[in-house]
Parts: sequence; structure tokens; C-alpha cells
Amino acid sequence: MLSKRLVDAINDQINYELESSYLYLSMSAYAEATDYLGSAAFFKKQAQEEVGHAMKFFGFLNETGNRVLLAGIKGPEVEFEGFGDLYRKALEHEKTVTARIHNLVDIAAEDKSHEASSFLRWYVDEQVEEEATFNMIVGKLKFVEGSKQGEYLLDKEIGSRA
Ligand code: OFO
Repeated sequence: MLSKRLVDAINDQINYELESSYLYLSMSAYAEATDYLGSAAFFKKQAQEEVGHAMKFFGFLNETGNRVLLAGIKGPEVEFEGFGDLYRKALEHEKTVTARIHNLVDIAAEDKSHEASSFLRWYVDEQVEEEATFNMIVGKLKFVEGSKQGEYLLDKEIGSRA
């Protein structure tokens, strides 16, 4: 049994996951336009993963007999300040996602929704991975920023993950 406030919060999270997808797609477009082709491929894949996150929530609400209510998606940032800015902003974004997931976990626990508590565990683990990926890339920026050759090599390495 899901409480109304939990259903509302999950609907809001569906919207936020799609907003995340839109942000990463915008980052992919910026990377493509500035010739960071590895990052363009990487963020395109991230965008697809975020749609997957939204769809898992979508399925969960439907399976538990609750109503999915979609809302407008906020337009993403479209201009960035170079290669490093993309990853710093993505890391900050993922930290916000993690806080939102933890809030859902807290609501599920308070409202004794065992099915939601179990379902949300996947997202808790996923956020550990997502933050680790962006932390690793942001950590490497200090070795390459200011060097076009360094950025080129890191971009290429990131592209190989896509
Ligand atoms: Fe990047 O984890 Fe969903 O939003």
C-alpha cells in the first residue's frame, strides 16, 4: 500500500528523471557541437539511462495500482563553460538525485510501505554508481584542464565507456 504523499513524490520523481534525461541530452548536444565526441556519446547514453529510471518508476506505480500523472518537463540548460563544466554540473545534478531518492526512502519507511522500500533499494545502489562515475571523471579534470591534448585524451577515454 502506497500513501498518497509517496505516490505524489514518485510522480514528481518520474518528472525529475525525465528532466535529468533532457539535461544530459542537452549536454550531449553541447559536447557534439564543441567536438568532444566521446562526451557526446557518453551523455547520450546517460540520457537514455535516465529515461530507463523514469520508466521503472512508471511501471512500479502501475503495478501497484496507482495512477501515473505526467507533467511538463523543465527546459534544460543549453550553454556550458567547456568540457570540465559539463562533468561538474552532472556531478552536482546526481547529488541532487541522490538526495531525492533518499527522501523517497524516508517517506516509504515512515509510511511503512514495504513494497516501496524494497523497490527503492535499486535506486539507492544506482546512485552510488552514478556518483562514483562522475566523481572519478571530475577527479581526473585537474590533470587535464588547460591542456587541449589532455582533454582530448580524457574525452576519448570517457567515450569508450559509452
Ligand atoms: Fe542519474 O540517476 Fe536517475 O536521475
